[in-house]
Amino acid sequence: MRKLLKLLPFLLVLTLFFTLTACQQANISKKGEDTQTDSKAADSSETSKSSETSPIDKFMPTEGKKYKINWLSRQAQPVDNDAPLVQYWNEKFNVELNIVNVSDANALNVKIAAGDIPDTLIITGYENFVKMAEDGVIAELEEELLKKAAPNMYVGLEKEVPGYWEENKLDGKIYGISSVNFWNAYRQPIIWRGDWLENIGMTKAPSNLDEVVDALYKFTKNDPDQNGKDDTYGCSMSGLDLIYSAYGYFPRSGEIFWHERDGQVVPGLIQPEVKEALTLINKMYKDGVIDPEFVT
Ligand SMILES: [Ca+2]
Repeated sequence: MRKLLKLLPFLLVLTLFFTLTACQQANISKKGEDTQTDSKAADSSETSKSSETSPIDKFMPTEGKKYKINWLSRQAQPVDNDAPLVQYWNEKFNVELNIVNVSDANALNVKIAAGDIPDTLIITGYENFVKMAEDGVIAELEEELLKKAAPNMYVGLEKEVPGYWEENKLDGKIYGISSVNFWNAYRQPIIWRGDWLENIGMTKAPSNLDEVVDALYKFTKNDPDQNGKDDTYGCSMSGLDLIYSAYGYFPRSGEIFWHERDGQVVPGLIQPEVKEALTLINKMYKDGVIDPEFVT
């Protein structure tokens, strides 16, 4: 089951091409009417001379030129500009990323109000997205440019979420690329710490619920880090997904809410299997296998 959550964060500018577009189009969008005039002019020229330079070519990067991009970080902690991954992307795309770190949405708003607008933005809340578009804070992303500069993304999103681009438009124009949440579209890999498994006497990763529970108990009771202290837990919040999933109800899937069963629409949360999972989780909690701070 797929679902496009329009009220979730809007991602602006996913690629270098988009970034360049945003930078350059910002100037155009501030002119308001001029944008329409340009578009009409572009349309007529394209109709008459298809072999001439495309109107979107002016937004394409110049080969060999290094661009500086003010990139708003979306990480919880500040990102250093000399961080290994930043350097990696700089070299890979021949750019100079200037990572913009802001503490929260208010700090970002202050920055924007002062005219210091990053080239890429992550906007939380659909109403904020609309306001920024109306205020000219964010630039239009021309659809033809998206098709040319990011064809895989353009086609892929439309394929996965039919109507995606039309739903993203404001007054017929695209100003951002909204994030898409896929419900249970991908498997969630389970990663076990190999040295801890060895230390509790397991030679391979657990492959069924009994083995999983056994490992989690031993991670709690058998000093898996071998420091001589009783200072480990089997799992925390995310680890509980293992338990729920073993009973057929992965918490972040559509199954946990409403779904069809025996011809009836039923709420997943109160199905017998979920109660069995909760019974086991309750036992694990009482036995100290689950970190008591798991909620936070
Ligand atoms: Ca220990």
